[in-house]
Amino acid sequence: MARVITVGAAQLGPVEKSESRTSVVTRMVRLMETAKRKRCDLLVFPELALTTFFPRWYMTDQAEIDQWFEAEMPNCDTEPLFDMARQSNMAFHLGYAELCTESDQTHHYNSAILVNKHGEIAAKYRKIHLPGHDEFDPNREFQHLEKRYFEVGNLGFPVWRFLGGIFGMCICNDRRWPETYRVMGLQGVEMVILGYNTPTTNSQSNEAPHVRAFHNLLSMQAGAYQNSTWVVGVAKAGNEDGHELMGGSAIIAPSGELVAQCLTLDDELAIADCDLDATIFGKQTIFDFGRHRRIEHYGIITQQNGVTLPPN
Ligand code: CDV
Repeated sequence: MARVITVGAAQLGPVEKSESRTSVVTRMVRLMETAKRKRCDLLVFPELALTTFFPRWYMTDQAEIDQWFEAEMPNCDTEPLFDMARQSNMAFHLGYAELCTESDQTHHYNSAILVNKHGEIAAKYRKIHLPGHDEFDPNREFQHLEKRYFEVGNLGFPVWRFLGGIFGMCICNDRRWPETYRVMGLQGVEMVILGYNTPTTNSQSNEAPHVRAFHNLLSMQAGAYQNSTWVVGVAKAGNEDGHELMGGSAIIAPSGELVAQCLTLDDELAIADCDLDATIFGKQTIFDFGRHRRIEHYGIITQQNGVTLPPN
């Protein structure tokens, strides 16, 4: 019997610096209402969905920085999303900036959660591949200060049993790295979910927007095909405070083919019925890792003169 789940890629248009979380959550609830009418099982929101993409701004005052973070989840601003999940019997994925205390220390992460149909947090991921820089860079047209505001995620790339399948998460820049998908692929992942905030232009080169859009899809489609998994990538898009973010939110099949895509740079839903059993063919044939993957023959030097070398 097929294991079909209906997935909505809930792209968000721009969130200006001045827009309140209440206003953004109202927009998100509206998308959830539409998704409910279309019988979605799972709705995927973007990276740092609740605010503008604040790492483009250089800040030095920690209190000013912390106002972009959520110290609790859910909190009074995001509770309507959790209520909607319960009322609509619909799971969702949310990216947000996480402020937490671990071992008596304050930490800042770029995080994402999976919330189940009962409105309970079932899984959390913290972004590992943080792009950009940590000090003001006068040579860039605009800043990308993720390395300043976030620590590298400390939860690895686990997978979770969720909605009758095997789910994994990553965030934005993670999607460009083959090992992101492969680490989850080796754990049998059937659907990788991610959000992104990707500028339409490169702050360090004149790379054309169409090339950047191509790389977005190239990374996700290759990750899907090479690990025989569904990939759902969702953008925050459009012009945020004068800075253009690409759209193109996509649902990609385990064959690597695009099955649904957003067409605007605004709040928009792209929906697809995703059969998790469609992952089986690739996993049992060309990408059966157990039978065909031969890492011991790849020529990776792990020992020299009897000493184990540290991994790169
Ligand atoms: N938010 C991101 O991680 N953005 C990066 C940009 C900086 C290239 C991305 O990989 O899309």
